[in-house]
Amino acid sequence: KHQFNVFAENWRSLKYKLKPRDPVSHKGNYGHCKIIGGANGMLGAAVLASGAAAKSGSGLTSAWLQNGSVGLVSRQPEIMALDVAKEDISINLEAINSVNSLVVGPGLGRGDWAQTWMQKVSESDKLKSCAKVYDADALNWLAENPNFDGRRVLTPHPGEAGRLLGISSLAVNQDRFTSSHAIAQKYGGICVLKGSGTVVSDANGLQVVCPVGNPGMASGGMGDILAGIIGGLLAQGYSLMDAALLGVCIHGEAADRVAGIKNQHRGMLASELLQHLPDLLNPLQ
Ligand code: NPW
Ligand code: AMP
Ligand code: MG
Repeated sequence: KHQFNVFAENWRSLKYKLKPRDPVSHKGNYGHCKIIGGANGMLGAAVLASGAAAKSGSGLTSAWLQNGSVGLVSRQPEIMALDVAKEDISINLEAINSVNSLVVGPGLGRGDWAQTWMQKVSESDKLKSCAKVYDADALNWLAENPNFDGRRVLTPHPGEAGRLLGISSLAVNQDRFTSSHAIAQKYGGICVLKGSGTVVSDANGLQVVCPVGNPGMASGGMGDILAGIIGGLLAQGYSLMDAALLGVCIHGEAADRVAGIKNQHRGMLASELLQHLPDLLNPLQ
């Protein structure tokens, strides 16, 4: 039985979940978020996702890319970035020992490099208990290689959701509640079905609609920012559902702040959301 819990104006009550930081804490207390993506030609997606994870309070943020680590670090020096060749994927995954959340997919592509990452990540024992965000091309791989894992947040747009369910994006949008719930049931974890009125669902039928956000977000890179925010919150120990809900709402409200009172939707850039994250993530201070 579905429990429809539709947030309207009061979604801001979610923010009580954001805990103030302990004055004597250090970076090790806020987790390590790892991004896997940024294939040749789509480095920007990994830059946006890793920047958003770091800006969301992850203690450490790192990225594994195909070739663009120098470019990423010159834009965002806080990120530990490494180029990983296809033959070195296993070695790097086996050596992993301190990662609290994994964001896989932004700009990952669909070539051999991406396929190898996805296969190795899904087989890795070390990553079994790690909280994961599957976005973009990780979802495209999952649609073709279905598996069930309760420790992840899936963030499909309607096109990706259609691939996950074997239906058109039009059919997904005709019943967004059913589509979002069906993805959580089929693949496990939490489904964040994006688009105007993002629907967050778990497999048990809890569903929440996020009312914030605007059509300025219909531009490249917006989803990559959302994946990074959720990954950054997961690294800090927030539950899958809390990270998904907080992430979606903070992402939407950041876009509303960029649009401002004049509703300047046209010309909005995904990277402009980042400047508003500190204010939205620290409501008590
Ligand atoms: P249609 O036309 O409706 O059937 P893809 P992508 C649909 C990276 N990026 N409502 C729509 O299908 C990503 O991270 C890199 C309804 C559309 O044609 C990925 O790795 C960037 N339908 C990779 O690019 C910035 C919707 O899906 C199709 C919908 C490919 O990701 C850009 C497109 O989806 C990008 O993030 C909606 N709200 N939204 C960079 N700077 O490096 C989408 N659709 O084919 O999965 O392509 O989302 O661009
Ligand atoms: P992606 O397609 O992966 O780049 O993700 C786009 C992001 O922007 C998602 O978080 C969507 O929910 C959001 N978005 C896109 N278009 C709109 C819209 N018209 N209204 C509200 N949010 C939107
Ligand atoms: Mg996307």
